[in-house]
Amino acid sequence: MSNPKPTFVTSNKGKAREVELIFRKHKLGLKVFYAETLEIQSGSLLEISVFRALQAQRMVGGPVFVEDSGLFIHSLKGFPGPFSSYVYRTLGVEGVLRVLGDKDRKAVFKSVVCYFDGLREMKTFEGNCQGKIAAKPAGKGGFGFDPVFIPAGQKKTFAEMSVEEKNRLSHRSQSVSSLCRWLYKVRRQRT
Ligand code: ITT
Repeated sequence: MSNPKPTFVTSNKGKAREVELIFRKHKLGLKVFYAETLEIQSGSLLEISVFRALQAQRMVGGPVFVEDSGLFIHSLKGFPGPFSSYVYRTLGVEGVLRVLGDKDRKAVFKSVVCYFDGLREMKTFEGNCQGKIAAKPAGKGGFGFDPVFIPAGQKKTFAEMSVEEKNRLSHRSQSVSSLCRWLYKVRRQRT
């Protein structure tokens, strides 16, 4: 049986670059389709990702997956969390630093991947990266809140790292690597 390449549906080029490298590392094929999908208002990344995977599958057909992520700052009760994309576009990195002020800087990036084969199989995979919010933005790489996020045990922000370095630590590399391991296992069982 042939194994069609899954399509990653996203509007975010930074995410796509990271996901492409993870698939390459696992020696799995991947297609990327750039499109906006509607996001339901929900406090749960899992719910948002399931809704978006169904839309993405109708859009492109075949097996697809989407990834939903957010930055959760503990002292702000998890803000901006599932609304990170909106908050990034409105308040921006500087706005979030102002809201945080001198409160505790512990934070976690969370990622949920939702895969749907278009027939019967839907699977979700999660990843978390603990860390802290930097005092000021540093670095030019990555996207979104990368210039202000320092992963636990590190001195540099994600934006000061190469994509390969970020992929050794990030929330997205955990969720997407779990998807890759699962795809690999399923394919072996079918051959
Ligand atoms: P999609 O089309 O894939 O949804 P998006 O950028 O809208 O792309 P999300 O809805 O999942 O993605 O929003 C996640 C936001 O959280 C993203 O826009 C960033 O602002 C922030 N974020 C998530 N992961 C990040 C990371 O690895 N580095 C920096 N910021 C991140």
